[in-house]
Amino acid sequence: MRTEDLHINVDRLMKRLDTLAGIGAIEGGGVCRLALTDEDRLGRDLVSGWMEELGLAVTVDRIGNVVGIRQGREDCPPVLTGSHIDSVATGGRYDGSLGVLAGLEAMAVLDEAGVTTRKPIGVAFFTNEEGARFAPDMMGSGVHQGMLDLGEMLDIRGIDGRRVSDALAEIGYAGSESVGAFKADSYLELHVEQGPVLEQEGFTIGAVEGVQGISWTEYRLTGTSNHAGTTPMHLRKDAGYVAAAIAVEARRLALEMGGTQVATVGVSELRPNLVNVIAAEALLTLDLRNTKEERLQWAEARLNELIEGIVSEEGVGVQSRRLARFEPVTFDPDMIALVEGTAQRLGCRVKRLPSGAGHDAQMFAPNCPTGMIFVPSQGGISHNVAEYTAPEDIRAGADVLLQALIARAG
Ligand code: HGY
Ligand code: MN
Ligand code: MN
Repeated sequence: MRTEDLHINVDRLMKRLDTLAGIGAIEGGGVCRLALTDEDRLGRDLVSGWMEELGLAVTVDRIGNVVGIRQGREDCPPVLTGSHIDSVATGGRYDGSLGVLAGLEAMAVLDEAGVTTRKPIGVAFFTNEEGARFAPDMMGSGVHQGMLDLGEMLDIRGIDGRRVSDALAEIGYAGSESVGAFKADSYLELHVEQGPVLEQEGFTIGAVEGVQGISWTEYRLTGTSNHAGTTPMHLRKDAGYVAAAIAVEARRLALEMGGTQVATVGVSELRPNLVNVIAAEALLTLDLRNTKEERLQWAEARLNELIEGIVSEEGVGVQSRRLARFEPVTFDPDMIALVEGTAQRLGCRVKRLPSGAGHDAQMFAPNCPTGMIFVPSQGGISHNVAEYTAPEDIRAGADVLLQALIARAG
């Protein structure tokens, strides 16, 4: 059979997705596999086992990235695919997992067809793509590609106070493979869109043009705890009010700016968090994103001004800490065209679009030709247990990945 006529085995892929989704399974069909937890370890063990079964040469690097390489006829930098298997606490079963398991599926099809590509093909899962427990996100792939410093990342403490290095050792994935200099021929990642565009416009495949810029900041506000009933309004130093005001201003700014600007207050915790006590402290996070770097910088500066005003008016103290900051990236035109052309050849309706979510691919983009394939998310829902992509779209996306990898690896 000609390699152009090879197709993935969607039942085998769906079965693997189900098996992996059984690890850290939560109510509603989703998963909770926060980075470097026991659930993450179990997921890693399962997928590494599948890599071994496929006869891949498996390595674990010093921040726990796991890469399985299928030999090619030539000994040269591999065509790499993959994604992540860690999730947010209320994650869906496709976010990240689909890209890793579709990569494995492509390897299995090549084995069954007895095909040896000219270049090696690798499939990887990267540590802590989500950044929900340990910020920043794309931590493992950032270190893997020399965008983030290993020492700094190992020292980071998560939302539960644990250090990355300790949690990594505890799950047994502090590998020995060096980091920062892995040279890939190219990188291609399949991922669910996590947005509404493909479904709303009736497309099956997204040829992703790039990833928008990301800015995460943590604010610790300190006011004065006081009696909710006896304290006149003009005497308050209410950290709870300031946290709420920041959320309101952030949303107002994003709406005023329009375009691709988004703003999210995802964490907002008050202390002592009691009905009749004016909050002494507030902890909140602000997630700002834009496809244009200069617009993202403008949003950051404008919000800082607004926050300074609110804080000084209320007489509350503020400490801010940057959790993540990545500039927008654009993918390689040839890789975008490869995804688009492959999808068209397979008879899929395909659209070019930017990615609203961060992905491991953005860490490869400056170093090698990089591209992404999107498949639709039902209702545009993600980071939610209801995340769903239909099997026929999964098949289409995985077939595009298989064929694009074959084209790239020769
Ligand atoms: O936050 C993100 O965009 C990604 O899911 N880590
Ligand atoms: Mn993801
Ligand atoms: Mn995600």
